[in-house]
Amino acid sequence: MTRHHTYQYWDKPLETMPREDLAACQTALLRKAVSAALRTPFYRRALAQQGIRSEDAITSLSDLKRLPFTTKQDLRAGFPYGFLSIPREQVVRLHASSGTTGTPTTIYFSKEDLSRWTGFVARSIYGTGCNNTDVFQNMITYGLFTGGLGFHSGGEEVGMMVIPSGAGNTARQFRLMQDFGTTVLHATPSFLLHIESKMREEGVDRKNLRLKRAFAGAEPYSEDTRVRIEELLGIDVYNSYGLSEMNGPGVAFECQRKDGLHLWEDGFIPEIIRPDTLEPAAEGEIGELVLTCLCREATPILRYRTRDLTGFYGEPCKCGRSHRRIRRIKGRTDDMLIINGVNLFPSQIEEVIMAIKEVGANYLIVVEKDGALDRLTVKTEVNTQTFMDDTRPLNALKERIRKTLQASITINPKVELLESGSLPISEGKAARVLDSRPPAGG
Ligand code: DLL
Repeated sequence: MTRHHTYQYWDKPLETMPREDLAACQTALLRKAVSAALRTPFYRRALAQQGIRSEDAITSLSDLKRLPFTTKQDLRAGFPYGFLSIPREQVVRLHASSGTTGTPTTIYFSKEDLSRWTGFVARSIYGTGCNNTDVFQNMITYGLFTGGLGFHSGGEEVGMMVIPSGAGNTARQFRLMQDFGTTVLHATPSFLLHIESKMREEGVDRKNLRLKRAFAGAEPYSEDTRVRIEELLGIDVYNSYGLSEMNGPGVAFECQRKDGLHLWEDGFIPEIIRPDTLEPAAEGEIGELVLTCLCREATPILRYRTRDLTGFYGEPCKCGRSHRRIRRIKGRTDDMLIINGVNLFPSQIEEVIMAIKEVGANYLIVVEKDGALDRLTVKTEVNTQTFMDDTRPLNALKERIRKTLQASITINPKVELLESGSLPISEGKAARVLDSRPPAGG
């Protein structure tokens, strides 16, 4: 799908800034971030423990190592205002994390914070080739979740006509696409797959639509899933990464080469660590992404342990941007399953099954206790054309999926094939794992 055009920059000097200049810019911004952090109860204490009482302790980027890590638990313990660094009267908005892994955490924004965030999203969107000729249907949840309003403002900033359709209601989504000639979509990858299968079911003719691109993110997905969405819908799909703690979307985004996500280093300082030792990972090694926010005054967050697993690319991107690229997120440190002693990330299963063309839009990984052992079942929908009355081809397909999975994950799973549309679909982040085993140790 990728067409190699002349690359477009929203802010060329910033996006292609030489690395030394970028480091100088980061150092200056880090001093400001530390100074903002020192105005919050949590960091005043945490930084004092490291002997840091003013921004003057920061003279180069190597001083970053002296700063404490921040975890999700720290943010929760500071709820509601423990991380607020400016007077409440200067806060114009709050967002909260989706809370897929526990109680939500809150992030506050000043006017200036919102405009910086919008700038990062606009830069990301523009870099994929969008401009004011586009009609942008933002099919993601609005509200406390950052995906809706974040892309909404970024889209407007680029000059696109934004349709704030929100998630869900596929029939209405199709109508909007047809009525207004939508060219760009934003959704979770699972919702894009769902929309595509509904389109076929309801006989919506792709030829009557003007779709060109989609942004897909907020949850992990494999390269095969991207290719599948691109082929089925005939569009370019760009990976979009972000998290509420770092504003929301607009942290890292693919350019038109679609080869890794540029992490905007004038807004965030990325580190990759080994989650067990907290030491820096080796060059190119996959580890936990740690981010320091350089673009927010209301809620400064230093060295945040994202729990997302990725690695840096060694080479600069051919598009000319100097901001480093991270790999597609492999999973989270906390979504790793241990099945009869073997470590398994849900993404490993997705990689295998989405490469099989008969497999449909949705799947579910079920883990249960079977006596003393763990049992893994992969339930996957298959395309309607495949689901015929004759069970022989289905049994052969099931066996092929089972064997391919076993070869790749070294665990022998049970495979169940389901008719398209039988698994529950979620409008937000897809729930891919159902683990009914009792918690370890209890
Ligand atoms: O999901 C922000 C967002 C909205 C990103 C729209 C992209 C598009 P949270 O709800 O705080 O924020 O969830 C953040 O989602 O730590 C990752 O684990 C996961 N995640 C986000 N984008 C990706 C992606 C938004 N492209 C958490 N690939 C993050 C894999 C992703 N995982």
